[in-house]
Amino acid sequence: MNWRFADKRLEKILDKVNLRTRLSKEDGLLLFETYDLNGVGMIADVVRQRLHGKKAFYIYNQHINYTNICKNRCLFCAYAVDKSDKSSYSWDMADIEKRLMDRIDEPINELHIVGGLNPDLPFSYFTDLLKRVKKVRPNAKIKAFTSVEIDCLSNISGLSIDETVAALKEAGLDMMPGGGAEVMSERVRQKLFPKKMGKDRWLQIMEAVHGAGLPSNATILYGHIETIEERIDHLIALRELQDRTSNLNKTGGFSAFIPLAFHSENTKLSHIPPTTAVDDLKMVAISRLMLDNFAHIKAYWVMIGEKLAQIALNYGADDLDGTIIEERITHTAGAKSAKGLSREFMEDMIKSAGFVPIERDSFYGEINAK
Ligand code: V47
Ligand code: SF4
Repeated sequence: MNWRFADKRLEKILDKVNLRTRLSKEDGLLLFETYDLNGVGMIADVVRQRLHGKKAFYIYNQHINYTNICKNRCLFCAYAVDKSDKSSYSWDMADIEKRLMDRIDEPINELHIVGGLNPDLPFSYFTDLLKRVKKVRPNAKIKAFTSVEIDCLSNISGLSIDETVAALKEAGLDMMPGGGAEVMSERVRQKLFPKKMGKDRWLQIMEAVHGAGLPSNATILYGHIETIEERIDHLIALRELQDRTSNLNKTGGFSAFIPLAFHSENTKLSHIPPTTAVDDLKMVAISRLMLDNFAHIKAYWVMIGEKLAQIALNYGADDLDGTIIEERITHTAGAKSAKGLSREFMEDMIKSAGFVPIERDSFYGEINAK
């Protein structure tokens, strides 16, 4: 391919990618350091096209955030409140069923269920929740609980992580979302989320989840106080775990990686400006390049906006996540993106970027293959 890089240092990265040689930490740092955004995006597109051609995925999903009461109170979170706060809520089974029934006529394939760490909720609440959702929506897959919630549930129940995951699976859990690791740096954890578990526990829980035959996603929360080196270390830690767990069983360990752009409004970090478009696109492209053993990279339109997510399809992303409708975590933190997108809008967005829209299920099975 005759590609003239504005930054000639990218030639050696392209050579490595063409030879399918794994990129090093130094390569990752160079990719962040360079001003040649289009060069980085073009290399990421080589990998993206190799894996998925012109396909771009999305899912018809519904978010359920069952409680906003959380004892952790991470500094970057605008969603969580104390129980005494007048905006606090915790949905019981009837509330959850109502949310599902409100949209029962829609062809929803996945329920994305996460919430705060509310000490008043017993372990039985979570198994009841999964069972109730499965009863109302037997054909939809349940993607629920970040590893932070799993850790908390293991403490509440007195069960080991393996036993906790097995009980949740038995009750209907099909896969786990990313989230909870934020950025795997002890320095950042101490400053922004000291009450949340650290890197080793997060990785241990993910390994147990994959070992139990459940796939999961992984995320990075970027654009706050983390350094570029901490971002790369995070990606490499995920890549190393994926090396170990992707062949454990048919589920393939981590399914997708989702960069989450920090939104600071209504948080204790409101002085931090929003991420730039260049940073968002670089984060997508560099994730695609460093995570050579991840099948999918999502451009999460809720965080980076519909328009940039569309462009991200040319910078390494192959998935726009879902139709969503009622996302709360990022919108409470000031996201200006829509609350939800129609299937037609998602498909038009993908087509006008030059890709073929593929509606998928939770495991990337194609629903509308034409
Ligand atoms: O772990 C919290 C992040 C995560 C803010 O697996 C914030 O398909 C930006 O994990 N600004 C939860 N981000 C969301 C999550 C997720 C989202 C979409 C898809 C998937 C998936 C998973 O939200 C938290 C945290 O990293 N978050 N507050 C904020 N102010
Ligand atoms: Fe609680 Fe999660 Fe928000 Fe942290 S990010 S305060 S754990 S809801």
